[in-house]
Amino acid sequence: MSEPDFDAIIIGAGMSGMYQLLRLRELGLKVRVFEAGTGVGGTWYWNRYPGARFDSESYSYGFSFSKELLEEWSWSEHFAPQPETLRYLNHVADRFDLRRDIQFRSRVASAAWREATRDWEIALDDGSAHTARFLITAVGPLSAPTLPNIEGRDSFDGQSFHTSRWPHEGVDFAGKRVAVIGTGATGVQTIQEVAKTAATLTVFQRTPNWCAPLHNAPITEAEQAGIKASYPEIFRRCEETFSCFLHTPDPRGTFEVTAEEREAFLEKLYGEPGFGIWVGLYRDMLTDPAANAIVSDFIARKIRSRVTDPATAEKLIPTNHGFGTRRVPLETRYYEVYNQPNVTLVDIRETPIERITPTGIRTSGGDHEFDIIVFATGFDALTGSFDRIDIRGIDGRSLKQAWTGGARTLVGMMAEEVFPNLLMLLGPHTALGNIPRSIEYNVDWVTRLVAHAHAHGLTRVAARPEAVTAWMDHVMAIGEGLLSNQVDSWFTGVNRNVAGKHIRTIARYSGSAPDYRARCEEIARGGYGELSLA
Ligand code: N01
Repeated sequence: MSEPDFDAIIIGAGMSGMYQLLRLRELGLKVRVFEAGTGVGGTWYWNRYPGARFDSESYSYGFSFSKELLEEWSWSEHFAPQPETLRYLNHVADRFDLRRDIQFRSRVASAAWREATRDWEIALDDGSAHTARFLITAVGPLSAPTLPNIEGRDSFDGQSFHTSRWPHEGVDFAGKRVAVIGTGATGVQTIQEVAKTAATLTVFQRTPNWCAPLHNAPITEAEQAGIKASYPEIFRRCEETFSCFLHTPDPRGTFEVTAEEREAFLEKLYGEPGFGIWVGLYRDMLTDPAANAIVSDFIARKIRSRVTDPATAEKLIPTNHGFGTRRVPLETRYYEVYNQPNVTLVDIRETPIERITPTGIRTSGGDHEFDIIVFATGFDALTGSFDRIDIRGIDGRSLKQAWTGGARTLVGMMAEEVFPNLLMLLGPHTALGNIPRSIEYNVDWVTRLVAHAHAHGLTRVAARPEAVTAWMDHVMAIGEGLLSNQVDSWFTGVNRNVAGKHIRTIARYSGSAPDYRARCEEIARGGYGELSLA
């Protein structure tokens, strides 16, 4: 049997691809990373829109695998802005000499499994072909941007940008009439920043989201020393909590405490930095509709108190889903933006967008003229970046077709049996939460599997069909009763701009990260009985 060009090919040089490269190198393997962009960083390379920043604490978000790296890098803010994170990831690439195995400007167009030689043939969009024993996708869960299906979208004569394809030289909004379509986490961060300089800002909102304050601040010198000294505890805590955040649900039930205690508890969380107000709620607030109504009412009162015009405030309060059932955008004076004279909110449920014109946006209420349109319209999440690569398994079976109606995986890291030696980092049905924590776990698990294959002279690993079915049953069962799985969002695989993605599925693992890891450990420690190995 001829040997492939590489032991492993990794698609993507974001945080997953970078760390995976490092770990496979430690095994002495020959690895190549193909990256479409011109630099490392993935999400933090692409998403350069104004206001992009962490909403997990910076020091809980970086890589944890190197003490030296932790010691030498100092985050400047509790929630670092995108340019700083990109600098950090470039520093990681330099420090570990990663670039020599990364080929930039190289988009993978297709990957075909070859049963005879037990390897993958990967073709880039420049037509070149490369073979590898293992194909490892590090393509990111939120990396395939989607533009809205609006008639005339390409007819606009001004400038228009999707937030995740932002010009590297930046965009000057001063004196400009700007439209933003979309009010997810990205839209919220963009809006609060653009409102500072634009002549006018018009926000086109289809579904309001429940937002809560970020409470960002610079990290003082004393705090810096404290953070560095407590890294072991920080990462231990992230390993123990439900979603790998520093915050975790309060063990009390909503109705076990008095109304006064509840109000004081919510007030405290609302005043604290980060995701506590979402993932630190009483344990039943995201599962029991009556408990959820309490926190939704609390946040609605906050919105009313922050927005001067009562009609605008009502438009900003979600009515079709409860607090925390979609990703909660964390904000800095987002609601106050709507008190500014240069900002207008257009509720497109009342006055739908009819078309984009050469001069702006036409709604049923009339024409709006703009110099710049920003599309903060999100991503074809979780499976979209897989769909964009023509991945073919045994007998030319297409992954995209196999996943029509919902992905099927084993622990989110392997697809079905017909896709041998395909390993996925942060694939569908992995525990996401604090993403870098999940990345490090996924990469370590994949590395152990590849090491096991090498040590035992195995050249073909595939998930057994019954193991995939058992995992999928578990994913569905654990997702039952969670209010977020009863709402349209990328958590449930819904993107109305993508054909075939209008139906809700359970697209991510909705149990706890420790449970997720326990299942993955069972597979590894049990000698991989869930896989066929040859
Ligand atoms: O995308 P989204 P995002 N006409 O899908 C609207 C992560 N993130 O880029 O809700 C009009 O949440 C759409 O409306 P609707 C985070 O995990 C992290 O904001 O479909 N509007 C919605 O308002 C987040 O969840 C950080 O009715 C249209 C918006 O566009 C994920 O990325 C920062 C439309 C899309 O919202 C995705 O967030 C930012 C149309 N045709 C993001 N089509 C961090 O801080 C879509 N919309 C780390």
